[in-house]
Amino acid sequence: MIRTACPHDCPSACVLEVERLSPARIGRVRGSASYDYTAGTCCAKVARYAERVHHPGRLAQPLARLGAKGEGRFAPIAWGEALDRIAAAFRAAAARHGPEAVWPYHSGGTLGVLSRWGIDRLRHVMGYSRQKSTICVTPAESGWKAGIGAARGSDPRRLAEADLILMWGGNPVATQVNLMSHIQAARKRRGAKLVVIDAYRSPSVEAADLGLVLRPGTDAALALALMAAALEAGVADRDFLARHTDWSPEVEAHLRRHSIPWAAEVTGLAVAEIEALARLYVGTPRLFLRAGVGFSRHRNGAATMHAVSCLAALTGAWAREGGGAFFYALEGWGLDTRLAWASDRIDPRVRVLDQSRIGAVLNGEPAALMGGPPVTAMLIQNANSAEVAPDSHAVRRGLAREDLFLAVHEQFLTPTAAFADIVLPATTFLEQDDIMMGLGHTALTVAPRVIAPQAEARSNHAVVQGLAARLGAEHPGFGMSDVEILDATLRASGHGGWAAAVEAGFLPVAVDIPSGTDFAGFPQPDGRFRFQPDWAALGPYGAEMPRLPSYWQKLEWAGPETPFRLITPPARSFLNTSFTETPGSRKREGAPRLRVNPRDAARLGIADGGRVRIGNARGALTMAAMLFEGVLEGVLALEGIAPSDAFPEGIGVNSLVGADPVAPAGGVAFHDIAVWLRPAE
Ligand SMILES: Nc1nc2c(c(=O)[nH]1)N[C@H]1C(S)=C(S)[C@@H](COP(=O)(O)OP(=O)(O)OC[C@H]3O[C@@H](n4cnc5c(=O)[nH]c(N)nc54)[C@H](O)[C@@H]3O)O[C@H]1N2
Ligand SMILES: Nc1nc2c(c(=O)[nH]1)N[C@H]1C(S)=C(S)[C@@H](COP(=O)(O)OP(=O)(O)OC[C@H]3O[C@@H](n4cnc5c(=O)[nH]c(N)nc54)[C@H](O)[C@@H]3O)O[C@H]1N2
Ligand code: SF4
Ligand SMILES: [Mo]
Repeated sequence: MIRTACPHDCPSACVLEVERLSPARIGRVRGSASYDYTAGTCCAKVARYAERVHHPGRLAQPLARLGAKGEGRFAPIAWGEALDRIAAAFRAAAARHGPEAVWPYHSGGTLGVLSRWGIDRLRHVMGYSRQKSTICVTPAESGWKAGIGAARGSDPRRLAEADLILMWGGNPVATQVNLMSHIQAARKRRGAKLVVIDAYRSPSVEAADLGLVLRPGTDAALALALMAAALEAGVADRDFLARHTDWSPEVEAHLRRHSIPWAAEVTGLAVAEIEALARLYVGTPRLFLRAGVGFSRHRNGAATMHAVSCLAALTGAWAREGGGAFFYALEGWGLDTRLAWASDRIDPRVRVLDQSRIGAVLNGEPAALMGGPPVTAMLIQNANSAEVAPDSHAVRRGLAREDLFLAVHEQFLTPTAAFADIVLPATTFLEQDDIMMGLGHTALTVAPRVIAPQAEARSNHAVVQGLAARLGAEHPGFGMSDVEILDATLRASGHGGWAAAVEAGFLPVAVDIPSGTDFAGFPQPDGRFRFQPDWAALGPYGAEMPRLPSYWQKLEWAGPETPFRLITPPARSFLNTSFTETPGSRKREGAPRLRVNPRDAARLGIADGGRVRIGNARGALTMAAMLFEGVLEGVLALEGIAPSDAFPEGIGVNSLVGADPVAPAGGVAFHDIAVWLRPAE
């Protein structure tokens, strides 16, 4: 068994043990017991990783396009020629419109410090367009920072000493199995209660002591009613509020105005359900709030995250044993990224394009281009934008542009790679060296390579190096091996070197916000939690946001044309679009099924298993219906991200999602979709 770490876009960043059957072949994969957060558990899809790394569909050699863009017809070419062509296209684009016409693009296919962000070296050294990475956590992060001040929280292992674990808008049974094992331990040891709040009856709702299913995007109303109940019951921690927050009589009067019947009306929950949760909240000082990100993927998502984060401040949970709050540890890693990302070469004058608005960017919308030149050349790594980005029809129109040169570096011939002029075969984490930031805990996990690269696959670092050499880009990292960069990065960050890190398997380096008796204030300039955030300071779209914690009615409203609200939560056996290619995951997920409340189905003459169509002004999709009591009337849920070839339209659910940025700082409202629903003819 060789110890390494999982690079997938999952906050667990598990320490893994991988069985090596030969220098090029793996067997079993399991979670390592050597790190107490992973605690010997990993998810089933990664336990089956042999089927992904040795998949017959893995890209084996570089390809050049033969057919039309998107058609997927290619001929093999040599690596040298592939890199020459990309470099020539980048030079031509820069010569015609300036370097900002080139847009290197990355997403979370790997979270490796070098694999994910190493492409930034090429970007910054060459002056290519920069990227604002908004597709995942930006609304949640903005809402969290609004009150708390930094994208950090209590060490999630503290919930072992909590009496109430409030899992808000996250589905750890499917998305973070390790967190579930910590929660289960607290339930067993202390009799802690688990509450899960979701917009459909998710596996985590099933697993909870109290599971609440509400209307999508209405969580703030529930949080406000809970706070009013706490004020009414006299359990607000006055001393904590005075010392550590910006509490004011105005805030108090505002919060007190929100009643449980009003919240029931807004959320679709029964009054008795809210009362049951209010009893737990009011009666349990040791509250650990574990916010997911799902409930923030709405147009009001940042405001909702802020309202929910107020719950832990109001009762002083932060200062109690086992109490506190956490969503992701995005900050506090203390990594010196000058070498790995060329962060020392960032030119603030170069435009920053919004990753989530790739459709608008490629279709030449002036605002999305920030008044600059068109994007005419791209290298995409770790991203499947044709499937994952909002408004897929627009994204595909953009990717299909004849005057766009597109190179995609991938493990599989994804729908995005099918649009490429040049496709490059990528190694998986098992074939390369890296380190991961454990965003759901507090350690860097260390991922040395386990086997040799499969076929002609090369790492992201190797591609960046190959292009840098051809483009004449100069930076110390371009001449170094991946291990040399990682070693130097760890040393410069004061975390020892690569060899010691591999030996340890993980490095507990992230800075949490000390809670319990160690609580010493919030990471705000004045140390105080803000019930009254300065939204305008948090992003360009902040000015319109409510000043006080509010149920902000900024949603894609269901109207007469589109009376249903659709959410698109993650499926357990897929990870975004990764694993949609493996037979084990495909078999477990089956064909996409739209969860429909049986009363809506009866009204519309929809049978269980019957074909239905959903749509809005952006597109329409056909699939099977599944009658499901676990969504409220008027709400639909489609787990995903199901691959586009699973729909007769040849495009997936993001063709229905809007690409307008979420306030205050951008991001995507993936669960905020108004649609019509009909039986399919
Ligand atoms: N409808 C809907 N859409 C969503 C979401 C949702 O909940 N609902 N979730 C959103 C979220 S949270 C996210 S983060 C995005 C994720 O969007 P993406 O990051 O684009 O999706 P992934 O499937 O995680 O990974 C993309 C690709 O990276 C490739 N890859 C993996 N490792 C490497 C590597 O080392 N090198 C290279 N070159 N390629 C690699 C994989 O093969 C995969 O095809 O999707 C978003 N889209
Ligand atoms: N198996 C699996 N694991 C994954 C992923 C995956 O696709 N599959 N994706 C990975 C990635 S990139 C990320 S960012 C994380 C995300 O992990 P989570 O924090 O779990 O966030 P989401 O997946 O966006 O959504 C979680 C839940 O939010 C619910 N939700 C949607 N709208 C609302 C709402 O208005 N209110 C409430 N209360 N709930 C709502 C959804 O139904 C869903 O069950 O998971 C990672 N892990
Ligand atoms: S996908 Fe998440 S839970 Fe699964 S092995 Fe990777 S880090 Fe662990
Ligand atoms: Mo994500």
